[in-house]
Amino acid sequence: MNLRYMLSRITRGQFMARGIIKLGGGLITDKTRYKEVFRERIDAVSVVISKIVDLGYSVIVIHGAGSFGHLEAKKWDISGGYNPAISEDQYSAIETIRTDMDELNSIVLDSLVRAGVSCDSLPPRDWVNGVGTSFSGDVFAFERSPDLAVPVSFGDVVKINDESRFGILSGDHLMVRIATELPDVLLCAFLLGDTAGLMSGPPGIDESKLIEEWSESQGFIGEQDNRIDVTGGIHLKARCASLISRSAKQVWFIDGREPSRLLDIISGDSVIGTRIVPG
Ligand code: IP8
Repeated sequence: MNLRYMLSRITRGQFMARGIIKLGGGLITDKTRYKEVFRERIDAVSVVISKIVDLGYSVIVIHGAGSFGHLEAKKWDISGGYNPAISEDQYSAIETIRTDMDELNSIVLDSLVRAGVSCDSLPPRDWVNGVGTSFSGDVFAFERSPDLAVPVSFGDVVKINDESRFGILSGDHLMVRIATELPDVLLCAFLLGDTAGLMSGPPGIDESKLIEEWSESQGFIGEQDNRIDVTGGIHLKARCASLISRSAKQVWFIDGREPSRLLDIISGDSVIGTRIVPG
């Protein structure tokens, strides 16, 4: 079935298609400045999400933490788990991170609602235990028909039932579980904040070229900036997208500052971005 034919069947309600969209933390916030949010970028993505909902897709939205989560998490090594030497500071940092993530989540929800998308929030701290792709938690709460509210979730501090007591669940790991366990996932897109997709070298350098199609077997050359990101940055995303590409047809990294590229994917037009394929 080609994409245009599929789209006509989705629009007529004859074919179920799920789309999972991750708004990267680097797209929606300035990762270097505590709680600096890019509202106009979020609003532009929300308008496109509303169009995708109107096309008949069942949409799920996940967002990253950016400077609402990573800075404080890094300072108190929250991803390293419970440390008796600094536990008081860690617990107070967890409170702060969760409050800050709620604030970021409300900004995303408000923006979606203003664009006409009814949505509801499923914060991982309420239903997840553990981190990585093997966390326990019922991802089927995200399985909704297209006429129901769009579920929204995000990277968060979650409980862990062992001596580490708590840890950071990345939105990218949420994406893997949801995209590989729910049926009918056609589109899975990671919206980046500073590049057109996966690049052959560091973003912003002339020699860095867009990789149009990527599979894990090609290896990874891009640089990783671990100064800010506690979960794993672009390497983690690429690995997660590769796992998802085994079950979903359209897995993409695109520039979230140009969200209409999501519609290019859906309509089968040529897309500026990186398509992730299995291998
Ligand atoms: O930005 C990280 O989620 P991510 C969550 O999706 C926190 O990796 C709280 C740092």
